[in-house]
Amino acid sequence: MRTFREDFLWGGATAANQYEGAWDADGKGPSVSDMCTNGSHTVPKRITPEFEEGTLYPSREATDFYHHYEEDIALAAEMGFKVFRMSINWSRIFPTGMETEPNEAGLAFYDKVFDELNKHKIEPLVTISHYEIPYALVDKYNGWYAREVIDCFVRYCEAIFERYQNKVKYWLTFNEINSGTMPMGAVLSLGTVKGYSGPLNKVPDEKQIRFQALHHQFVASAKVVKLAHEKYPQFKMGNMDLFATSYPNTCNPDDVLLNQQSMRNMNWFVGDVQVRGYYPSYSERFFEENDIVIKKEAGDDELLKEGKVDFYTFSYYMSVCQSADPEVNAKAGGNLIGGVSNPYLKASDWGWQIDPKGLRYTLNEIYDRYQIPLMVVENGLGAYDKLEEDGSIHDAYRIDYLRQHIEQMEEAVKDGVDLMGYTPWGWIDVVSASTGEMAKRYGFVYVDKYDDGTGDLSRKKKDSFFWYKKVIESNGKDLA
Ligand code: BGP
Repeated sequence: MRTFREDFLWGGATAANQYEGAWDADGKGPSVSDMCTNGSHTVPKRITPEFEEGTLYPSREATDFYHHYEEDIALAAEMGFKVFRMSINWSRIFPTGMETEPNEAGLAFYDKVFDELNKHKIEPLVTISHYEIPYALVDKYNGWYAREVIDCFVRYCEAIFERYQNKVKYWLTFNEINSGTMPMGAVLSLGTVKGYSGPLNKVPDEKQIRFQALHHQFVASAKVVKLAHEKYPQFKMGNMDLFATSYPNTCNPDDVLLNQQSMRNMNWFVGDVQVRGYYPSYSERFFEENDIVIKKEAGDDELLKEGKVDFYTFSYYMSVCQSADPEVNAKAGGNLIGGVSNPYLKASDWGWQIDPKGLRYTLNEIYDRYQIPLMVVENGLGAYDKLEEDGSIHDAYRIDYLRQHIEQMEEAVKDGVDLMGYTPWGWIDVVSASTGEMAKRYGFVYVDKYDDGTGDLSRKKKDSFFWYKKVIESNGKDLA
């Protein structure tokens, strides 16, 4: 029976905006994330076009990878990482996104990071854009709504591809590109919030703007995938989707149909464009019914066909149910992605429903549809950790969560899925994307940093650190 490949890429995932800090060091410009305040499970984060004195902007320091990269990479190496998912901060390379020449100090920083990874024989997996659009592009162009941003992005990619061509093989164009199909994606993913000041969940929703901006991201992604294939044949180019699996709440055909629609709009739509190379037929009706008219330029459709990704990656944290019954929906509690909760599942402290078998189901569904290699590039449990007096952190709940998901990944491999690797989210504690908190921790490594901005940034190994090391050593066999 099949099991994890010999060269399975075990590792962990991070993103510059939540990890790197040093938000204005060595010529870096502010990104959209640097303009976001902290929040909590109950209080939404805000974006402010001007910095407010006395307000905490957690991405500014984050957990300071910028000054800890050697120590952190050594910790990753100690666990036996084969791959290290990270992102490049666009505004470190092009501070406003509009310069014609890249910032040498920014480029030099990632040289050091990649060299350090290479020293430990760890393969970088680089997300090119992970919620880090330079804020100047938001201010000038309303983010991805403007077609001009495509050229800015291509210039950025040309610079990093050329510079790191011998250091990086695996690239992902946009993190969770389907965020743009949801109102919440307007801020971090699309940057279509020119002049907006206020909570992230109250941004006025304009579908026309969101889907036009998303089209520009599709074109930008296809352009750089095509460029990579032509000029750097050693590169492997991937997409990245936020896969929010949903089930019909009941076997009522109304629920089943609604769920089909929701799976298409939420999960399949972006993958269909980036893997198959064209807008799926069902999108026409959706656009029509929602008064969305996508402005395409001549050549866009050809580009989408020419810029298909080589492998499919996604984040997976939870599942939800879809109900067509307004009464059921009225009673439903909050969740990041809406939907109704599943009585067979338990939820995390942040209300995300834990569904390991859903991961097996999802891997099978994606592989059946696309038949290209897959990688789970985010998964994990955001939880409150307790730092004991002796410096230990006993996170058995996190080990349980990950163990169950790895078991189900192996089942999917047995089912025939071609799975390349696994990088659980926030392998070292980072700032939460949805709430800006530090209290929502995912890591195998604890970082001494707190919601009020205090902490000495020291690193401590949690119990899960030693557990994951064994998992990697045994290529996923020893999950005890
Ligand atoms: C994904 C993002 C990550 C990450 C993760 C966990 O949506 O790609 O950036 O943070 O979710 O989410 P959170 O930090 O909100 O718990």
